[in-house]
Amino acid sequence: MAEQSTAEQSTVTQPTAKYRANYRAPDYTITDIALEFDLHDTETHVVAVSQVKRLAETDEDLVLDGDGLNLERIEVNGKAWSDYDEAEASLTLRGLPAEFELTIETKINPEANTLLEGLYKSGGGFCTQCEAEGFRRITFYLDRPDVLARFTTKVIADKAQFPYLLSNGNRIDSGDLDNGRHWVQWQDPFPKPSYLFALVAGDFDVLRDKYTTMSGRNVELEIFVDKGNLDRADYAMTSLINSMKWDEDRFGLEYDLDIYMIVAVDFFNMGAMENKGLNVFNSKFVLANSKTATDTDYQGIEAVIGHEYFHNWTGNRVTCRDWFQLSLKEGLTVFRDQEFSSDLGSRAVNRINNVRIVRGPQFAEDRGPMSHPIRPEKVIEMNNFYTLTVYEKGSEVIRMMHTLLGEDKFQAGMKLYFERHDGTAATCDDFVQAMEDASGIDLTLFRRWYSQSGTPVVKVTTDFDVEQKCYRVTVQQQTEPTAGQEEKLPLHIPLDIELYDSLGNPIGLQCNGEPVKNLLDVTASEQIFEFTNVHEKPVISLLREFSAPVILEYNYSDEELVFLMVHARNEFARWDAGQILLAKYIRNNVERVQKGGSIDFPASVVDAFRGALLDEKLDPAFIAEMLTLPSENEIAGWYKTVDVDAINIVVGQIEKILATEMEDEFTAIYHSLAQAEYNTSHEAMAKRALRNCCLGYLAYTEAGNQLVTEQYNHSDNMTDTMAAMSAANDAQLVCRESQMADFSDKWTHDGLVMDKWFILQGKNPVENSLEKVRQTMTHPAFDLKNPNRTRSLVASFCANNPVRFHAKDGSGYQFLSEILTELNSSNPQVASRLIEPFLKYRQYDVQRQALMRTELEKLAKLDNLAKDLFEKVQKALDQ
Ligand code: B3K
Ligand code: ZN
Repeated sequence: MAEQSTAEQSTVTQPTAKYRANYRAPDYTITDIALEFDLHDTETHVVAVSQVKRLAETDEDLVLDGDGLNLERIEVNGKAWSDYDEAEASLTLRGLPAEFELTIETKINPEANTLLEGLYKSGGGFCTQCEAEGFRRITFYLDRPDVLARFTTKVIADKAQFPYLLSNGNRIDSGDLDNGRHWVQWQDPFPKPSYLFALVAGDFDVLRDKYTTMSGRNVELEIFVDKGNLDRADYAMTSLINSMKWDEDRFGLEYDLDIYMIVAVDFFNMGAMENKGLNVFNSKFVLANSKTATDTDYQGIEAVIGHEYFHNWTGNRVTCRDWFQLSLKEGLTVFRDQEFSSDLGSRAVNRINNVRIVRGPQFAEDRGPMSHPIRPEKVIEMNNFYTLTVYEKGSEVIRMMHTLLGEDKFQAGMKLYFERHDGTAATCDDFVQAMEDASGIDLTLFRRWYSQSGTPVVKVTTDFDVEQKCYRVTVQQQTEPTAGQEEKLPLHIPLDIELYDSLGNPIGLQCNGEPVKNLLDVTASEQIFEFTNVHEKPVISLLREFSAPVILEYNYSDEELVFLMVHARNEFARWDAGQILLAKYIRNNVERVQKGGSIDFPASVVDAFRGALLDEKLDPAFIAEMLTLPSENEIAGWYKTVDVDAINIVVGQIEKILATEMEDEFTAIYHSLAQAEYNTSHEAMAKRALRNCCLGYLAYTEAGNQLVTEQYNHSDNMTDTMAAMSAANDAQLVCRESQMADFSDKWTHDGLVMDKWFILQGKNPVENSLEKVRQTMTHPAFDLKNPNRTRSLVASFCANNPVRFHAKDGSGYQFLSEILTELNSSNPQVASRLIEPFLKYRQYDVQRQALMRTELEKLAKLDNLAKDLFEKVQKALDQ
């Protein structure tokens, strides 16, 4: 077994797991902490003066968390304290009074911190990342979210090098010192857990603005970017102001400090961090102008700026009691950012993109060895649980409550939640309780979504009784066992349906003559819903708006799907009908290809998509979604054993058929949607989305190379440039090489822009693409220490170039294993994201399984295997 072999090989102790069931309130709390940082690249001194209070009734020891710290001094009530023990990850103090002042001085080395957790150097500046458990890499502390303290922070550094010294809350004092150093003191009036602490020091350009809240509070808004990047911060500022206004309008929530700061940094493990009053952002989610960013980048900025801002209430004002409750803040905040983007832009397009993520990678997570409920039960490395399940499925669970309660009752629930829990650390149960109490709707069974992992399969059958005029809908639900959870119970599934008559008019639902809602409460393993007064056999639209995160099985005929693509009242349902139709033909053709047959894609199906393309009443961005095929990864998820090559052939062929059959329409629409000037209005973005979707298809026609070349040469914005390059890459056009060379010449100095180029290199379908990826790693803009660069090149190859990554000779697997071995030492959090493709090894043929397993076993034997990888490798091998 893997577990044994790791234990034999390794001299370090096996990481231990924590269980949700073992939660215990802390023995001590810290009410106030005054921090002083004397910043130096390799030797930073941190003095922490905490006011500590015993909560336990008995005289317990105080056990503080610490990681990689040099302890310099401990004092209790101003006197040196010697009654303590220092272990690898903790500091235990004994014989303490019930209430005291604790002074701890530690020394840390920010420059050597490649983990990008705790205090580290990014570019020329200092910054921090403390969630989930990074504060313990700064000082010994009760580093758990249910200890809430008021923070005061004094930052001292060289004035010329670090003119800006920032921390949470309001700036209360500052001064100059000898030797060219200066200091600034910050005070955050809101008690907070240590994971929300932040410090930044550096030299920046600052974009400033102001916002007056609904109650008249004036807030200074400041966005700090690297020098020279001021012309790329406007969209982030607009998004911030829009977020502040939206949270007031939709949720009645207002900002609570006098200043809101955002700092963009280049070295960052994830997207952004909601530290109180001082968000630290991956520069990818701040910096944008038309020359450097695509429309998708702009949309990402809006969503992430919103997300972090919304955390100020859902996460910061009410935080999590323990990390098992992470979805309390993340699921809810994702729901809020999705609603924000939907209210500001296209609701249908936003919903489609969110659903693609749930149905694709989230469902895949549910099936894999790391499968966990949105509220996990067992954790080895908390950073491994910032997952699609906790975030995206977590948001779907909130959305289901919103669907069940309706907007008004949901808002009443939010109000009650804040009344009860503002300023405290709460649980997921607290949230559901508030929703239940405020609405009077029974959520007893619904709570199971928090504890049960896996994706329910909902099978629907229907029959129509002409004589009785009765339409019967039988719904069965079943969830397959998942890793670590064999037993599955029925869930409360809100199933939104609609019936249409043959003219496409909706039929009002009735049961025994009484009108009933379109929302069916599915609560048992099998239920029958009868609708009366149905005069003709209807067409049913099921799971509208994806009203629950389930796999729907219903035997639709092609005719019904084409009917829904045209007649469904709801845009999402029209798109979904198109997807189901595509899925039918993709499945059939994968089978045909496997048997050596040819592709069958009838003209009637092409016509259905032609109809959507030519429908002038539809939003162009929505049409682009209608015409986008499911990704090869999403398709892979439909199979027990994945045939990457057959899937790739089928998707490629269907693309070519659509391109050839609809070439005239694509060409006409492509030309009609040209815009004289670039702007970032939703309307302009929508037109570009459809125009570039047309280009993507046209790339497969004879005119492709010329059209793509022209677009690349004449483009004045990154969206059109990238669309051209991406089309050239996918269709392997002649113009690809020269465009790639030209782009690299232009942008080598700018890592963020080069990421787009690295992504294309990673996804290059060419046969020797791995060799090319290896060459690309020597490009001057590439740096394995920078998470954005690594993800762009390595993750796009390993996760999004399935045919090349899964090369039969195992070369792709060896490559990933080499990278993981290196990152295991320098940045295990990034390694832990990159390992994902290996976790699915059971879904491939036996040869590929064996090859991937060999690499996993090699990793398991690494001497210094980090907790992050240990947890995943062990689960994958044990499954
Ligand atoms: N809360 C952070 C994520 C922290 C990840 C720690 N590994 C960003 C967010 O979800 O808003
Ligand atoms: Zn979040």
